[in-house]
Amino acid sequence: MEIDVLTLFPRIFEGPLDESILKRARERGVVSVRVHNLRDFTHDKHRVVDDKPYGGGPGMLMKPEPIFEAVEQLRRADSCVVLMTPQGGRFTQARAAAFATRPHLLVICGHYEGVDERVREALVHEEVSIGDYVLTNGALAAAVFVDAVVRLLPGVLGDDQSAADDSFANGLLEGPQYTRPPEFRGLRVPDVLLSGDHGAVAKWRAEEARKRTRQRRPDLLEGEKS
Ligand code: JFB
Repeated sequence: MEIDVLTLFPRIFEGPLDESILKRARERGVVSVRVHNLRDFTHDKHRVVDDKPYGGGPGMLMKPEPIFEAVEQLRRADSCVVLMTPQGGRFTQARAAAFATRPHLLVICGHYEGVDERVREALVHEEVSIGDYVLTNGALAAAVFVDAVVRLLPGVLGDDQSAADDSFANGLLEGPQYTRPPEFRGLRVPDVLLSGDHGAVAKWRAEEARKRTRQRRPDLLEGEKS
């Protein structure tokens, strides 16, 4: 997969993309991520990327010209152009999995109060919000988006960290997990996990996942009428 990111703050990406699983995925060539500074797509002396909203109001908007210039230069016939915005549909694991099947993602981070509407009308395929809280701009949201999509690409996770039984992957939260020692400060690991009975372990895990989901995230069980 190839990913191009358009932002006014390229350095926000460098940290997250250069660590751990994402770093290894890039080194192994599973994904190629290029981060572009939108200012590099201006042509005026002061490299202006923002302007005042027509009709008045507080704050500034991103001008259409640098975004059009960048997208027209970077997009391909098979690109999916994504805009990070608080007005987007909620980003979910199902949407991450759908994006993970695309050969090229071109991600536009909003800044200031947002982007000129013509960017949406003419360029954007999908609008995405990472959750119902307010960020200062779209750059951190885009880093979260890229992380969630890239870890689903074939070969990014090892067998020992398969995406298949993650929380959310099967629509449930994961239940409790334990490692050694079997007793720590008087706190014991449940006997079933030490029993060696794989069937019993699987049954216990399924029950605990459901219990935890019902308690903490009953919304995830909606439609199955718990
Ligand atoms: C994304 C952004 C702003 C107007 C502008 C660009 N879940 C999310 N919360 N906030 C954002 C987001 C996502 N994805 C987000 C892009 C931009 C916020 N801002 C700041 C905040 C509120 N209203 C500018």
